[in-house]
Amino acid sequence: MTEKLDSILENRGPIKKIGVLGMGYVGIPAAALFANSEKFDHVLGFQRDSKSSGYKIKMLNNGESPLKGEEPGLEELLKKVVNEGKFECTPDFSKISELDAVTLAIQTPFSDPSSLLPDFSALTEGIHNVGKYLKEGMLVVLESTITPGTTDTLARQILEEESGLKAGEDFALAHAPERVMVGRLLKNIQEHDRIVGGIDEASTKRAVELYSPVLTKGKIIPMTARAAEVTKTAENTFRDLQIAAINQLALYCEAMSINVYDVRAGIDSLKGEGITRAILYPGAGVGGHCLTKDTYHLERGVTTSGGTLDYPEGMDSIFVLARKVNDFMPKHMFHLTKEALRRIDGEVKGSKIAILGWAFINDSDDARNPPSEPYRDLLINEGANVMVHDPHVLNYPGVVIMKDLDEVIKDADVVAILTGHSRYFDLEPSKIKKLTGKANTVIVDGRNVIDPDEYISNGFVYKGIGRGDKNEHPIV
Ligand code: SAJ
Repeated sequence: MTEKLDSILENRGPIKKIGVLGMGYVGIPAAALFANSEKFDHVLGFQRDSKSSGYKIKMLNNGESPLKGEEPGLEELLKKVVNEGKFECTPDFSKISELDAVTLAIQTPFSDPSSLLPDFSALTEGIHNVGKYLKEGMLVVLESTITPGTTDTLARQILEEESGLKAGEDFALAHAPERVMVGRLLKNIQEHDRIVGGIDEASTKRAVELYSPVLTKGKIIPMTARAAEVTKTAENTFRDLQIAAINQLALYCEAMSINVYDVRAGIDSLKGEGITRAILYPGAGVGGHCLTKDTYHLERGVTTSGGTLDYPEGMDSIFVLARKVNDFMPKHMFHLTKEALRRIDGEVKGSKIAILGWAFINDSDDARNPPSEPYRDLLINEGANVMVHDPHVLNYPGVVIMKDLDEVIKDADVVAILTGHSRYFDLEPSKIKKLTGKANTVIVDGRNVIDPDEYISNGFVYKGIGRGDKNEHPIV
């Protein structure tokens, strides 16, 4: 039936007016870049005038970015397109009916990490809003990370029910997953290749027309909507799998009393046509809002696809196993802590433990799903007194995040490094020893930040992820 859609799109002519739902770290740069292209006449950013985020409307219409953190070029670009009258933010969703194309960049977080079920409520509300005002010949694109199958089932059903129109006949429908990293939003959108997947040929073609003008170095990679959904979830699943592989190797190296970094360097030296190894870094765990959930999107996608999966009977998916290995790492940090204290006849109960690093990633204030949280929970359940330092994270529910590192380390029995913030690479063993006032302080390095020998020679009891060569060192 794409001939019908082809002719409807032909009659409508090229895309000129665009709408973006979701003025967040994906939608705002996307809207600004669409507005900055001379291919398009006008862009509307749609933002609910809610208590929590209605303030963004005024800010954006003043050319100001409501996003936290540095985003090179974004404020200047927003001011430019607002002053040229090419972009405006509005809570009036009825204006969708005036547009040629609408994208939805709405978060799909977990309702709660244990359920591993995504909360699609905000996204489906957005899709209902689009459906209500959908007109023949429009293009609808989902940019959020979604379970494979969502575009051509859930989204399609809502849009058709609300509008009475048929996807693939009366309007075009596609998925073009975002691949942006905070701190480089504009650069990522322009320079990363863009996966564009329509529910049919005509939809894919129309979505390619929408995204091509904003790409500088990036190329368009067209495919079906479901292949696009699988690409997005699988690219993060593969990263999580690679991290789990080096985490498991680190545990093996500890058991075999060797240094995982020697092994890593050895493996990584094998380079050349198609024989290179993608070997990443072991650590105290995997946090964030991408790798911790996208595997489960992919798993749900295959189980709900209705297709027949041929896979070893009763065997866990290696992707889910990878998740479990990565989620074990904070517990391994706890085991290392316990073992180190035991070496000096100490125990977790009653000990003062300084956690250095709450953010899930180095030199960032992003504390979504931080590996430090399960580690802290285990310590507290065991009766430890825990203090947390982070130079960037300002606050976190139920946790006091200290800014004074000396105060956190003072009198500590254990210093544990959970995040590889640059700040921690300047730690001095002699200064820490003075602050703790102990002959033998335990130090547990979860991010390969310190030099073990410098601390061991200063009387520290050292444990490091993957450092089987040092973890049973003689205590000075
Ligand atoms: N981590 C390791 N070892 C590694 C790499 C990461 O333990 O070798 C841990 C980090 O400490 C962190 C977690 O994994 O806790 C995630 O780190 P990340 O570098 O993957 O950062 P994310 O979660 O922000 O991933 C994002 C993703 N980008 C998008 O979804 C658009 C991912 O696809 C990118 O590959 C990644 O950024 C990136 O490369 O920066």
